[in-house]
Amino acid sequence: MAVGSGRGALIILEGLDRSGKTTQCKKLLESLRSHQHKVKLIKFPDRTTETGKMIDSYLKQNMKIDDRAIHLLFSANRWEKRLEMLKDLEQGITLIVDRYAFSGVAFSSAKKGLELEWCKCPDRGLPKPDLVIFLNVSSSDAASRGGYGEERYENTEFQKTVANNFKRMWDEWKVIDAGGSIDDVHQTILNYVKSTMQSVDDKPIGELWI
Ligand code: 2DT
Repeated sequence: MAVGSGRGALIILEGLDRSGKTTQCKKLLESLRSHQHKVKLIKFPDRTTETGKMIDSYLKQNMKIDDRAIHLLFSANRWEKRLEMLKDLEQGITLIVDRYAFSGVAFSSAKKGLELEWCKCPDRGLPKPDLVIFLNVSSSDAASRGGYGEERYENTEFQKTVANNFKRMWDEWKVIDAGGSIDDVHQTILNYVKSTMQSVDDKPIGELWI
């Protein structure tokens, strides 16, 4: 595959906490870089921006925020990166994204009274992924991988509901069994990513949920 031809691909990795998603994102970045691809890793929530600092405080349980208000903040945290993402993609840079709007929907709609469809609305129109990879691991396996920390949402009951919500969206995703070895999972991801990078070429970047 020619390095640097066409636009970059927008690749999303989603999964439950402890699914190995962050490790796989890093391995993917290293692997593509070692083959001279232009690639960047970004992560949502981006805790460094002003909205990100509020989200960080909320997740660390230092601040209470209304369920719908925090949902909108997570979404705003993505919108503020939109132009930068589009610019990178147009310049041929492939973006590996650790969590995206799907986490936003799966986590928020696990809360009482927040409908999945309502949760999707604020992210409508964001850059549409060319590939969504979901690292599938049972919530009990996820909990046994090193245990949960102190952050909000890090408990088995909540994660089970989140897992069910992800399943309601995963029809068009590549769902990978994250129970395999780190290297096997990496190889599977890499194969999907390479074929997506080849296929995007100069296809216009879509808009999410439109
Ligand atoms: P990390 O552990 O990956 O930093 O995630 N979350 C994430 C939401 O509730 N809504 C969102 O839009 C996103 C992107 C998932 C921190 C937690 O934040 C949750 C876990």
